[in-house]
Amino acid sequence: PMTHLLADYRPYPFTLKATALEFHLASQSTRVIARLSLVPKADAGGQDMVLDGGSELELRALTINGQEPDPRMVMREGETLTIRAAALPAEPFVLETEVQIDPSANTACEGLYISGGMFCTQCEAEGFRHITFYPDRPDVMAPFDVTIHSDKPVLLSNGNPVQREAGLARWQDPWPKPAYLFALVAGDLVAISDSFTTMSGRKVALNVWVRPGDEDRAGFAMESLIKSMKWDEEVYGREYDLDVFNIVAVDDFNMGAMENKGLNIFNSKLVLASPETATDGDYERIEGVIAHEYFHNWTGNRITCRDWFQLCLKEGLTVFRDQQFTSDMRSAPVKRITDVQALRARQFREDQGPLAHPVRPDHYEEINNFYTATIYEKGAEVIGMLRQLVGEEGYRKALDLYFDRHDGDAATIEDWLQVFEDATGRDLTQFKRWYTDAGTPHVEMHEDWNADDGRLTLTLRQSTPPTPGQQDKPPRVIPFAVGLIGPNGQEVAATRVLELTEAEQSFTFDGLGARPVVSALRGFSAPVILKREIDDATRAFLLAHDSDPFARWEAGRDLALSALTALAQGRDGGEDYVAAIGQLAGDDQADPAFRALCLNLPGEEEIATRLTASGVTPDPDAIHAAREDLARRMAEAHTDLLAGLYDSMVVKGPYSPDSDSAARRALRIAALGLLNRIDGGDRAEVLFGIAGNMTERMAALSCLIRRGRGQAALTAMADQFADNRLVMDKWFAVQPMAAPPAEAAAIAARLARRPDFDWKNPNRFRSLLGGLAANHAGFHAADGSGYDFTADWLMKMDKANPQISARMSTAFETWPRYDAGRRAAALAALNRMAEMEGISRNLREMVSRMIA
Ligand code: B3K
Ligand code: ZN
Repeated sequence: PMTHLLADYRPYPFTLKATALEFHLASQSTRVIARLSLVPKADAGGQDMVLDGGSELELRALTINGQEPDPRMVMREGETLTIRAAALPAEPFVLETEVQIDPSANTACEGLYISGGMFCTQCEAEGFRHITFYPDRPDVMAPFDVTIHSDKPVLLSNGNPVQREAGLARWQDPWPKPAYLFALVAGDLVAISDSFTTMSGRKVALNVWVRPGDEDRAGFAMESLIKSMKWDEEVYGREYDLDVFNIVAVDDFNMGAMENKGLNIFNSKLVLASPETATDGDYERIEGVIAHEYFHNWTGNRITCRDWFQLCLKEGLTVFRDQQFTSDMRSAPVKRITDVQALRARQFREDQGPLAHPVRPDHYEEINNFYTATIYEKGAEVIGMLRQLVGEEGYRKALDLYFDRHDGDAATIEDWLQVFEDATGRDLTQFKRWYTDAGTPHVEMHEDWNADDGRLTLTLRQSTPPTPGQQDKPPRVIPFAVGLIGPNGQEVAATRVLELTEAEQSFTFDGLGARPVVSALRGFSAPVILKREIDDATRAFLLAHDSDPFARWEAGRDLALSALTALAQGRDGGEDYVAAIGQLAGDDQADPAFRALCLNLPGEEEIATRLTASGVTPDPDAIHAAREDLARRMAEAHTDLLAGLYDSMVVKGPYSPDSDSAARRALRIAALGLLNRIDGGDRAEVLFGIAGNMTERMAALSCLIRRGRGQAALTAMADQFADNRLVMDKWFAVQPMAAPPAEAAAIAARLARRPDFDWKNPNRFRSLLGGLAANHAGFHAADGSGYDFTADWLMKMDKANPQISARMSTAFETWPRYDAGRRAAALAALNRMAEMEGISRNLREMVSRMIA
């Protein structure tokens, strides 16, 4: 296996002045003519020219300044084409190639492929090399001129349209860009259109392109785009820079969406929404991802990455920006809490297992395996910490300098940190460890109360467990936000951000009349695991009184986890939690979304993680039973209160996805989920029949399945929505997810035999396999059925689409924490994959890291 190293970076020895592409589209034999205007770099004289290009490219012609070179000067080897220096002019020259490719045979959804009869592309990270021979690396940038020959009615590429006639369209993108931002779409599409006038008066035509018939589900995406454009001007001073902005929805897509310059391509599930087909969660995700891709226009496109090791430069920053956007559009506390939940569920899990890697990795085999929660979400947390350390104004100054200094560049993390140092005068040498060191730091907090002096001393110790390839972890800079609350519930010390820089440090608070309760790690000021001596009564106190919404939620969460981990080990627990939660649920002053978050018990995966952290081997069946038990006790203790919430949180009038309405529905559904444990599913059955929106319908369906009463509802839904892929994806996912653990794998297997299990469609595959993986006790069934089913399908998928098989293999990443029987079964499944003949580079890297 070929490992790429950060330390090996060398600039490309040629400057690419311009790229002209000519496409003659045909489903089985597309011809691509590429004209590259190149200039040898003065300091790199005499080097061969190496171009990337997949082995499937059929090279039909190659000329240099119009002349065919001596064939002995041109060599193909693996995924490259090399032209010997001897055949290259010392002056600027034009290299022209013609290749033939077969988009209809491309099932990997990378390069040029066909989805639902439409041609489309996905080039990040290294898809362009499957379209033509090219220096396919992000630091080689050029303006593009693209001509498309095709009889499809709609022909799109990056930049501005400059020519349109029968069977031909030409697009020019004046902004130099790397190949990974190239895109082309040709198909039978319709647009919903609008326009946006930028702050300097440029009128931009906006289009959301969908398949005919889907127009009425594209409006929310358009609204979200307009809000994003406005927000980026107001908050970051960033203006759009072309005459048109196109979004296209495609059904077969490996991830959520792609920020190609001026032509964003989206997974249709992140564009199409109507009340009958999309949930509140879907609407929120659409808004967030539309914003994310739009924000990339500056953070990613105008300023791109020097190499793929710098991926977090664009992804961490763009996630941070989309999180800020969502906080501004919706409830900021709720956004923060749900982001932390997601971070813990995905990134902490990654950081604690065999796949742990730094926010800026220093080696990889397959870059597509590094589009991870660590690069994205931890990358965003690191920026959030920077912002706390330099303050809002310092952050703004640094960002202005970043855009100013690096516009048009392919930049690095060093460049990024340098602008903060230059703008604020702060030394970030130690802070940089957040980028280079993997692993989640543990912070232990110890309190010393001196009653005579009215002084509280906090001692904080940090340490980070080893991760693969990194044994020693020196201390990092950790912004640790604390506040103090007096015995009467009033805050006695407002939030103060302590800066930890050493392995152990103490901080004092003076002038206190009585011993306060410490509200620690407010706002989740750093992505760390906090360990403190605290009892359930103090947690209940914080849940009742903390003025910081995150810390308040966290207190309830800890209370729940303390109960659940006790129950899962056969001890008693939950008394305090059940009582406290009743108070909170009944507090009509509190935001319904916040109350819903507190009523939702931690998932089984999270309970397993907490047990592992305290040195206990998690037993998935015991965890499942513990969670069911606590939920039932909550319902029994608060039946009237929950029934009251269920009835009163109905949202009247036509459906609207706004955050207030969504919050009421969330609380209503949380109440339903608990009541479902004691009403036999009666409420869910009524709701499924009458609900006018998908949010409540899906909630009701999942409740019915959990009570073993799902059949009629499942049949009704499949009849009604047989033609709607996105709804059917939910239908495929909910069944293994809500199934009794012992039956989950068998149910998934039965669903996989249906003719509409179109497994090559990434969404459908992810729904079924992801649904099973989300059923913790089902996936980790002691008989190994979950592992075997998953491994069988990953092996099958690997032949068609290695990005998907590799991505979904992360279902196994926690295997080392379970008991010997489960470990043996999981390892057998992993070994079976590792030994598969013809395994992809993608899956091989993942599996070997997990086995190592
Ligand atoms: N930049 C793309 C992700 C590309 C993934 C390639 N395997 C979407 C995004 O992060 O916005
Ligand atoms: Zn992104």
